[in-house]
Amino acid sequence: MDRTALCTLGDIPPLSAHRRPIVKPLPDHLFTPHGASAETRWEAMAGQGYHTPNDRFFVGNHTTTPLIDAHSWRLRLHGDGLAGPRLVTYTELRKLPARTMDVAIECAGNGRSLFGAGGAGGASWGLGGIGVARWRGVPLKAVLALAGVRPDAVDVLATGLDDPADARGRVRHVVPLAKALDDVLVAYEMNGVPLPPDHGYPARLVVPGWVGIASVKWLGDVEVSTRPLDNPFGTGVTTPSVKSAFELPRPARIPFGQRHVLRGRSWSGAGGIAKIEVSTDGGRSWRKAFHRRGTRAWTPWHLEWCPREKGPGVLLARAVDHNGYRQPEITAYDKMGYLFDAIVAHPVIVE
Ligand SMILES: Nc1nc2c(c(=O)[nH]1)N[C@H]1C(S)=C(S)[C@@H](COP(=O)(O)O)O[C@H]1N2
Ligand SMILES: [Mo]
Repeated sequence: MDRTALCTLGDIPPLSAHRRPIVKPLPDHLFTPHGASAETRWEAMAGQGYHTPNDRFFVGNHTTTPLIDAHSWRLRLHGDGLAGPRLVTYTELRKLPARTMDVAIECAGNGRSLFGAGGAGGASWGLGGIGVARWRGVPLKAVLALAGVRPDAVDVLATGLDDPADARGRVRHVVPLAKALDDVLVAYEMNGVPLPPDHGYPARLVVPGWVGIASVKWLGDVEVSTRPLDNPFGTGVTTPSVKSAFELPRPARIPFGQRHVLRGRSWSGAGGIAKIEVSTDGGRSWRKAFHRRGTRAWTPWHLEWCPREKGPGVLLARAVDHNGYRQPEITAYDKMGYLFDAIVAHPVIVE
């Protein structure tokens, strides 16, 4: 008997092929699934604090969440922009001086499904491809210092340990050295607990003010180069646009003739929010919403409303950020469905 015929090696699909792409539960009341990714339902943010709890934080995956053992994990630092290569263990990383930062992570395609003409490209996100967490970790600057950054270095390429996404290979992203040394974090905690598997355990980059793809999860390898590096997963855009969302289901059902507090959040990659206005009459009149000043990642707001007309209608919210970017009536068509920023009509039924 030919034993090799019974036992051909190499036919076994990788373990990840048998698993769901996302490890955490995705109950219908918290998430809308999009293939390997899942978006947060905005009504799931109602009653929550400043941060998006980990159980409802959106997941942007190209393939499948890998399960990584932190104790055999190594972060490999290399490239001609460093004095020499270096491996960093999880224990070493956790011993370096840590920083905590509130940062939004938002997919460049957030809002893609809301383009009038319909943007092409990846997942058809509503507005739930964003979350804000309190990230704790070590500044990338301090991690790279372990290997010594050369003065002529220019680019930093971070690569994830998840399966290759497609012909481009593993998910990876380039940031210029100046950004890498400024405010980029190698995060190991999310909202006070070790990163959940879906969000990059044991370590991920957090790149403030850049689109989500720059925040490489399951970080395995960082190359520092003295020459500009290719960025095959780059979106061509870096700064997320200004947006607003109501913490309400679509459609929202609101009781007639009673005082109601409308709540939502506005955000912009380019800076803090200066002003939010809400219209409950289809855009004829606008009122200023109340919000705290000086919030960094996103700005929660609220406004009272006493609906005096029964039936279907729309709620509108529009924000202006500190750089003067304001949400337009319609977003210019984008072939890839990036940087949606228009005012969104939120359907409501007064009953
Ligand atoms: N290694 C790796 N990092 C990744 C991705 C990925 O698929 N693999 N997805 C990116 C994208 S497209 C986004 S929007 C964010 C989402 O981060 P989150 O899943 O923690 O919300 O992670 C980015 N980092
Ligand atoms: Mo993304």
